[in-house]
Amino acid sequence: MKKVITYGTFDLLHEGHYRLLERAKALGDYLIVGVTSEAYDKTRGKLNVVDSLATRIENVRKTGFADEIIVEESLGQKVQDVKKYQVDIFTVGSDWTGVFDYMKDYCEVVYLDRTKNISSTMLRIQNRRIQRIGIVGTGRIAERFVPESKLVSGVSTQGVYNPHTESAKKFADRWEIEAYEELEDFYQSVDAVYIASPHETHYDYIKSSLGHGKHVLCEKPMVLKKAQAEELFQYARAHDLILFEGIKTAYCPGFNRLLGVACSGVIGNIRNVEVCFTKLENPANRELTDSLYGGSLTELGSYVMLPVLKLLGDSCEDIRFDVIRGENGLDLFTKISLVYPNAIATATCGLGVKSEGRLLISGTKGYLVAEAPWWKTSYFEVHYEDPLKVDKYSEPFLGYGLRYELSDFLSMINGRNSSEFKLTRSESVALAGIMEKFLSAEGRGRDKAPSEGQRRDNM
Ligand code: C2G
Repeated sequence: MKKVITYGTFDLLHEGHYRLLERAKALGDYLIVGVTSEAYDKTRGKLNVVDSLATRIENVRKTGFADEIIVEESLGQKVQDVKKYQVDIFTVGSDWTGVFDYMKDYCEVVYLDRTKNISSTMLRIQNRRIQRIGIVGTGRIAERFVPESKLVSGVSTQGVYNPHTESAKKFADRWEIEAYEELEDFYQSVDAVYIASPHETHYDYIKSSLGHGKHVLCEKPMVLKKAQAEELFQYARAHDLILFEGIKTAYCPGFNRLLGVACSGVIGNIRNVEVCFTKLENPANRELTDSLYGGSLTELGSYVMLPVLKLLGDSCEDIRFDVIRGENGLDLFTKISLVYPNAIATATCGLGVKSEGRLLISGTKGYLVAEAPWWKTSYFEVHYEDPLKVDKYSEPFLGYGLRYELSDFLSMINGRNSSEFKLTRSESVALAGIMEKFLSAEGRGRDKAPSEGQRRDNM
């Protein structure tokens, strides 16, 4: 008797799972299915698992393919199971190709083709809502999004659109998803859109996605003009659609804990925020060559302004930009200085100058500090007058961190608006306002202004 084993979460059991189990069973005579426990999924960073373990086991049982169902509780259990049950073949979907090659020492390993399309017919029959996400853009961030999306239950990355069809095809092949040549076909096949195209294209893609009734998660900076942000949020709200700006820091657990501690009173009243994020970029890259929309502020400004807006709000009395420019006029290093009635802030970002990335929040009783990479907060400290007294906080930050924003986006779509506070519409509008003000001060906006090194204005 040939014994086969496979593993999975099998949450919101769908066609992809069903076909996997069907083919796994066909590989032998006896199929063992390991269903992951909730605790194990948590440790491997799988978020949002909707169905309980009992329901997931029951759904696997109902497929009729499993001869035996076991629970997978920890990393390392697979090898033990293969020995224990004298398994001949270990199989799993091709999205895991290579990962389980180490099992070849114990049995045959078969990667079965992953099912590309989770069809809407199947979802309707099951009366379940799995959001099919389509990606616009095929750059670095889109590459990171796909593996992260696999760790969020209730979404399925369906396909990708890029006007450069060759790039779309390559991307789609790599991730075993569909490539769409026509934007209309793309919209027909998805429920929500993740926009990861160049900054200046965001507005048009958001508008057309919303116009097609799709929810939108858009990479930062969402748009570069305040009025555009207001218009898009208004449209989304009027049509019951979710529009979400993807600044990963805003949704990660460590950063939210940091904000909670900073505002808890332990450091007293906040009087100063100093924040910095620099990344030395290759001078040949778009970020440092796009003379209209490149530069440090459009690239990293959303990150550094996030803690300032969260902690001090969006009504500062004065905002000023100090800039170091490269030969092509683009900002290599930008310092934003803000003055509030009872506080001040400096937010610094750079692509061509390296500095210490740090978030420092000073209060009347103490200060909170998170070192680089504070934008993926996993650790921070609170210090007081007494140098011996230090409170230390840590939180996990898993993978690229995009799973957190996607999970919150999904919960908003599903009507649980409890995460809306993490990045409010007015904060996104304020961020777009800052981009606009800066680009205009640099003489890059539509309303050109003299590009002197320094400029003062109201936010
Ligand atoms: N799958 C598939 N087609 C899809 C989606 C999933 O063939 N469209 C496959 C996966 O490759 C996996 C199985 O269905 O083999 C279960 O998928 P998940 O429930 O997402 O579980 P996963 O996280 O892949 O667990 O120890 C756990 C296992 O390593 C894999």
